[in-house]
Formats: sequence, structure tokens, C-alpha cells
Amino acid sequence: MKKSLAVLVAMSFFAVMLAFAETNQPLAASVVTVKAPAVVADTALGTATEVYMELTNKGKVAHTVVAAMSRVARQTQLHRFIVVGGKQVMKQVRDIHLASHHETDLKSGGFHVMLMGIKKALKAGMDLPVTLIFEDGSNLVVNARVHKSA
Ligand SMILES: [Cu+2]
Repeated sequence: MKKSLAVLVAMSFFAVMLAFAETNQPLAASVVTVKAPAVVADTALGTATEVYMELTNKGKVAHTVVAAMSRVARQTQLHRFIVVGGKQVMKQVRDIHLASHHETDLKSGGFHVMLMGIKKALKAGMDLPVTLIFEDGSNLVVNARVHKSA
């Protein structure tokens, strides 16, 4: 009796471990790292500006940034620069794909997080909190350092 119970417990433990290994990928927020999050305080843009950063997905599967939020802006969107008729324009995108074991740079001329309706005056050296939300619901708060426009 005791022996069979021990076997049952061992078997169910093994089943849980198997299920965990099969379905539980680590959350995106635990495998995506962020370097050099930055905002350019560009007065020409008025109260909107881009946030750039280097995102590295160290996980075994691809992840996706599906949204971004910031309490310092009225609206935060995911954007990409595209060229239309020889001119660079921004377009809102649904998500930003982060391939496995790959660095994806949000940079000038490419993908970026757009802060619109910024509620305070941007000064060099300030840190703006921006939250990245991933496809699995996990999220990452980054502090984007404000730089003077070149
Ligand atoms: Cu933009």
C-alpha cells in the first residue's frame, strides 16, 4: 500500500514535469534584454518623440512586442519608418517581431516606440519609463534616457 502510493506520487510528479517541459516556455520578459533605451528631446517634433533601444531575445523561441505604454505620454504606439516617394514617413505597426537568439534594434529609420502627447518638458538626462508588453502578457519596464537632439 505504502509502496504503491509512493509510486503514484512519483508518477504524477513526473507527469507534471513533462507537461512543464512541453508547454512552459520562459516568459518573454525573462529572456528579452534591453540596452541603451533612449529618447531624443527634439523640439521640432513638439510633444511627440521616438524611443530607441536594442532588444535581444536570448530565448529559444521568437517573441513579439505587441504594445507599449508610458504614463508620461497620452498615447504610446509601435511605429516603423517607411519610405514613401523618397520621403521617410512613420507608420503604426501591430507588433515588433523578436527572432530567437537575435538582436533587434529600435533605431532611427526603423522600428521605434512612439510617445505622443508627452505631458512634461523633456530635458537631457531625464529618464522616461516605458513599458513593453509581450505576446504572452509579460512586460518589461525600461527607463529611456533623454538625450539632446544632435
Ligand atoms: Cu513614430
